[in-house]
Amino acid sequence: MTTQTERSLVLIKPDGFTRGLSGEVLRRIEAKGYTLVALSIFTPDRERLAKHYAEHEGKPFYEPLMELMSGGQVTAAVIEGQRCIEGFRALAGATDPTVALPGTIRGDLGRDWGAKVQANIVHGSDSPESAKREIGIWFPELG
Ligand code: IDP
Ligand code: MG
Repeated sequence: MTTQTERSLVLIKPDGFTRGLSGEVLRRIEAKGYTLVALSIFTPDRERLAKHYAEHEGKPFYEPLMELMSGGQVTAAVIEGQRCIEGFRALAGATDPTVALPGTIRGDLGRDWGAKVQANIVHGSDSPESAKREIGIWFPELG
């Protein structure tokens, strides 16, 4: 059986960027065997973030999430490899960094800081459909 190569959108969020963890996250991605296809560092505006997080609009953590994400620089990356969408989610660990397993990015490097939104260092696309949509938002040139 063979699996097709696929791409995923990874973000090192402002909390991770500020703590100097972009290199550590990218190191883990490359050590796992995935390829970096595109990389960019910038502070995202609310328009881009509203598209990216449309599914969460109206939730109690939506505004704090928008503030966290627009409050500093992110490292945005497109990664590639067979099953890298699922594979990066496994590397990232559970959404809540307190219970994310040791060995994962969020489990090893994240914690609860008492904020209204979980500062959990990374974002990773959760399905092929999300990956396609999100890569279009962050790297339209790869369309
Ligand atoms: P994911 O990043 O693991 O895919 P999502 O459910 O897509 O998690 O949520 C997007 C982001 O919103 C999370 O990474 C986290 O920063 C924040 N978030 C999600 N659920 C909660 C919550 O219940 N409380 C606070 N922040 C949350
Ligand atoms: Mg998500």
